Amino acid sequence: MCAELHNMIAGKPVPGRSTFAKINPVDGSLVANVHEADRGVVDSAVAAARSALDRGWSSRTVNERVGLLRKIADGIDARFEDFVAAEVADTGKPVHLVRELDVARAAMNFRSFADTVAAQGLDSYMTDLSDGGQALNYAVNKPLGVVAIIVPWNLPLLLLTWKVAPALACGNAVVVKPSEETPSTATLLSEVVAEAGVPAGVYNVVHGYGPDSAGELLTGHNEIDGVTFTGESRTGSAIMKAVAPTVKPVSFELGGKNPAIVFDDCDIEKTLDGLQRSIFLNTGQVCLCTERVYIQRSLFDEIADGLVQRAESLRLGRPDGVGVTTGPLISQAHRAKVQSYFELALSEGAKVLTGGGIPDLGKDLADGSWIEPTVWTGLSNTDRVVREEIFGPTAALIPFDTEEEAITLANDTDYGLAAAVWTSNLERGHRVAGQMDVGMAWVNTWFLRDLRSPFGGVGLSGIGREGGRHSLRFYTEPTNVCVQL
Ligand code: NAD
Ligand code: 6OD
Repeated sequence: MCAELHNMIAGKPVPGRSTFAKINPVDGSLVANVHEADRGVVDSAVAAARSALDRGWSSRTVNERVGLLRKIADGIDARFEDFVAAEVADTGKPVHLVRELDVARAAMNFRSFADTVAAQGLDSYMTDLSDGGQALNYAVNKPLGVVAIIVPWNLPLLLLTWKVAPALACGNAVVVKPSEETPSTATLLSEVVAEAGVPAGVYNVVHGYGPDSAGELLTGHNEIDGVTFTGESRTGSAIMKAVAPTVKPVSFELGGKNPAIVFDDCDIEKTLDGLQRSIFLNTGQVCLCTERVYIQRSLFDEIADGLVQRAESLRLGRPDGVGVTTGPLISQAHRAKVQSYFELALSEGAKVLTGGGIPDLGKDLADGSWIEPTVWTGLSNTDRVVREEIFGPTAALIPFDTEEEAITLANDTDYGLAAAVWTSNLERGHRVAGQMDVGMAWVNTWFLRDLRSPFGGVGLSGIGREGGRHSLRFYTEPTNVCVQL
């Protein structure tokens, strides 16, 4: 019998008027029937969050909140395998990836933001006055209030906890809406949050879609004080419109069309290993994934051959399969989108070096959302395939001659999330990385994270930065107090 996933309000399961099916992308089987939140359910969730604030959650001491965050992290560790199973069922990712990346990072997110908020000081200035006297200015940090957290399906628990942890650390109450494709771990987290001793109503979950459903009901809600969103740039734009009438603060982590630049002085094996990871990790469904690879001409053929070998060495299969590196795309709908880029690439003159189709993995997996890792040459920056985010295991390889040309090509995009530079010349690495018009630039690595560093994007890739004290800034409203001494 498949699971029944309810909305979770003040720690209690709340049914919706209708349910929708969550399908396993590995084989098309049913994972869960999910209760969709209607307006009444969203209203109840927001009211529960408001009531938790009114009952004193936001005036708990920092030490108390830090203690609770650490207990949540311990609770995730204690139920580690439950989280792994839930995330694997929703996404079809390899089990080892979910263990090493998604669930491990969820616990780490709570610990890291506990440390950050514990170390937070006050912004203060001693002001000299014209009469020789002084005034003390200091800013008191207050929580935003009720925060809506809306997240996508690609790293469901990681991205959810990346926002829930700092929001709670700062004394907010939250209503979260996980993606309709990945409802399970957000629901499970409500049990851990309650077991940790967090008061009822501080963490609430509503399920459903975006437009005409829970997402839109939440962002348009008058009693929400801020919205933090990770997802597609187009959705960010719709949310901006929804919050405009009430001028709510937003933090947006959006899409990317991320470049890698490979210089001819790079360590070839390390670079190929890095590119394999940055193009194909999580079947290319990481916002930071490389989709454009600019390669210095003298090395072009060697890197292209190496990447084809690495793409073909990936092992697609069931999440618990021995040696499996790569899962399916999240859904049939997303696969149809990626396939449409396969067709577009051909019409734009691409040469397919490998992939470009749907793999035959046998009858058992025939109803899954499988796709072949794909590498193209023959495209240029004017092609749509090189300009639009695909969010699948694909890369377009494009040659360049000079450093200046590589920088121009990499920056020629409406997005600005991440970039990677591969070179043995560290002076050049610093120089080129610093000129990338992105939120995060890596040199000789990719997706190496320090959770205190600023994370976010420019252009279509987002608004604001999260991470460490940057997150605390979003989740608090400072009140400046000025005292004449
Ligand atoms: P999406 O924008 O379709 O959906 C994200 C979430 O928003 C889901 O919960 C969805 O139900 C909800 N939503 C959709 N329309 C809405 C609306 N009108 N109002 C309110 N909520 C709405 O994105 P996705 O397909 O789930 O995720 C993939 C995208 O996310 C890619 O573009 C990827 O680059 C991006 N992403 C960005 C980051 C980052 O940190 N910058 C991280 C992960 C994913
Ligand atoms: O590592 C993170 O903190 C983070 N927000 C990663 C986002 C990955 C995008 O898919």
